[in-house]
Amino acid sequence: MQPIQVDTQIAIVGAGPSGLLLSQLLNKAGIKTAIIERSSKEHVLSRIRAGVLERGTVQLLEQAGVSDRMHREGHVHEGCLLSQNDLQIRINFKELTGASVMVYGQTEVTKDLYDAQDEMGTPRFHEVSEVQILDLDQPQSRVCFEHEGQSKEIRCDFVVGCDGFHGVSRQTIPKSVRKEFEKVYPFGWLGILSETPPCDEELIYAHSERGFALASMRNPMLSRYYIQVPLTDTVEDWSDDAFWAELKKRLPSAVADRMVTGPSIEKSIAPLRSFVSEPMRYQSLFLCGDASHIVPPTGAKGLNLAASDVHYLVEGLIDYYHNQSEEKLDGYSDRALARVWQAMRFSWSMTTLLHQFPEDDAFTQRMQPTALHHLAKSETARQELAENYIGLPF
Ligand code: RFL
Ligand code: PHB
Repeated sequence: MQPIQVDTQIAIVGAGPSGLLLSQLLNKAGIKTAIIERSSKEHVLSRIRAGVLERGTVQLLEQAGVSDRMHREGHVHEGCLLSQNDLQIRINFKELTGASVMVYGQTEVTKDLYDAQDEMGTPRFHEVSEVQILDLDQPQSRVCFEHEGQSKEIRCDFVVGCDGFHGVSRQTIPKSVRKEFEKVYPFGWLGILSETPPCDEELIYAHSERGFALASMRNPMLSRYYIQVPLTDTVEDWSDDAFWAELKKRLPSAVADRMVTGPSIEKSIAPLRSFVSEPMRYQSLFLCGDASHIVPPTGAKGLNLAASDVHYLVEGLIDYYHNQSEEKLDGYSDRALARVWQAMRFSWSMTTLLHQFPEDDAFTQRMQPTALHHLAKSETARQELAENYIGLPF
């Protein structure tokens, strides 16, 4: 039997934040898209991930017409804290850079994008399997998949892989073409979500001899906390009580004393990894977001990098369709990778500064408090951190 055929300009693999944002911006520019997604919409929306949006990401969501709820319900943060035991170092983004960040969950960004895409009427296929990307060297490429018991096929000018680290798109690029760079860290983050008031108005990135901790939030009655744990730990190893006790030991004592605890409503462990696959284009296939690169979450960069990739690709595709110019599309991989590597460096340096590395010798261990004391004393050092945290320009 012939597969059911869908014709479009851009086929997008993956309906996470990068796939949805790309589709939304292209549709707004009059470019047609169709999206396939391995999971259900409910499953995509149940994943608790990023919480911090850079200024550039906020502007891109405004451009996509999905920023109303974010501006109503999100929280502008003009600084954050780094701590080491009772030493607290405020990084004043506003004073040091003139900019701020937005605390608004990835889940909410994704929900706003689903609503906008539903309104656009963009064809979207959920719970697909057997995805294959074919004919990338032909005038028309094909994305073939199984959906609701039928074989289907999207015919398109270009395919964009927005299918995350475990997706098929990157694997479609021949191994001989791909250059991969990877650093796997010897620990993970155990995260919980709890319906309790956050312990501070701003995020606290805490370094301590017991390991790293992060106090974050979603809104005045929803807190998100993380602690560094060995890779061998499982969620079952950590009762809520054990989590709260360990978190308090890693935060400044004044913060721990005022912390309100409660039952967790989500608990998960994420391994930490730095990963880049170059190039981000192969024939008619482009990669965006986690499909091409992963950063450890310490710098809050993953979602924001996905957004800057989308920005560069949208510019390239608009130039291609509206001005018949391939220049920006041809430059996509280099432009996106230049920014990716800057975020890689920052995320790696924040991770290295704040975590306990079991294999470190005594000399290396001294480097962390030394660097933190320098940050406490030097406005120049704080400015460098702030400039990267609020996000380098697109
Ligand atoms: P996603 O979100 O992984 O979405 C990919 C989608 O593709 C689907 N898929 C397929 N669909 C069709 N066919 C296939 N064969 C497919 N294979 C996979 C998947 O089901 C999925 O829906 O990638 P995307 O869109 O590139 O977005 C990237 C972000 O999700 C990620 O970078 C951030 O969440 C990273 N991150 C953070 N980023 C920030 O900017 N700020 C933060 O504060 C921040 N905190 C975090 C984070 C990530 C975390 N974890 C769990 C990894 C905190 C954590 C704990
Ligand atoms: C979060 O709130 O989930 C979060 C915030 C900042 C990070 C990582 C995660 O650096």
